[in-house]
Amino acid sequence: VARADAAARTLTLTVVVFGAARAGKSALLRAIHDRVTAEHRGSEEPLSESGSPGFPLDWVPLDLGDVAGWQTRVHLYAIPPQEQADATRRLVLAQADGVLFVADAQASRFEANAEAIAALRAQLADEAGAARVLPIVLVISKQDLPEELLLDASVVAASLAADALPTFVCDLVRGEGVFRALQAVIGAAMRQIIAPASEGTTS
Ligand SMILES: Nc1nc2c(ncn2[C@@H]2O[C@H](COP(=O)(O)OP(=O)(O)OP(=O)(O)O)[C@@H](O)[C@H]2O)c(=O)[nH]1
Ligand SMILES: [Mg+2]
Repeated sequence: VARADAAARTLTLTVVVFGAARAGKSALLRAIHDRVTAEHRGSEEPLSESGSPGFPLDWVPLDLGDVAGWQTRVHLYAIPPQEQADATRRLVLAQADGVLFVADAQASRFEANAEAIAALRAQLADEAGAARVLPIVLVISKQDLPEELLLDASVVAASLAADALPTFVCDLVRGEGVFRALQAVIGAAMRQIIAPASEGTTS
């Protein structure tokens, strides 16, 4: 959960990486982890699904240093879309400050993507069905695969009713596009958090 400490000017953001099975969630985390410089790696070890350091990654801590005057940490968590999310996943999602939704560009994964975004929307809705306001950035993976296997990014976004979301086409194996997507979600999350937090301290 984003905890902004206005006095100490420290900020910790939680970003959830959500998407269908095999869409590229772990590849995205690994691409980010492998490409950030040592100074931006969090002091803790990233974790795999089994809870031990290694592959595939499902939790990556980042230490961004000073961002707009805030000492900023980001925790990235990969969450697969299960109908009955377990308590831990629900908690992580409940505390999320932003979501990177990974959609697989392969035509064969069209329905899997749609089911995943439906699961995300269902899990973000409160008991009354109202959606929590949360920045969501769309990452369309596997752009490096042969064109005949893929759908156009605009078709993928439209099929997910996600046309209005910031969208980044990525090759997650090479890491192309991931930093721009990460920047977009962190920027949007920070704008949501810092504005109310600083209002709170000045009033
Ligand atoms: N060519 C290509 N392969 C990708 C890309 N993204 C992911 N993959 C591959 O697709 C497979 C699944 O990727 P993962 O990152 O494990 O997918 P995931 O979403 O973590 O999958 P689960 O944890 O099983 O839900 C792996 O073999 C990846 O190397 C991409 O952009 N391009
Ligand atoms: Mg994974």
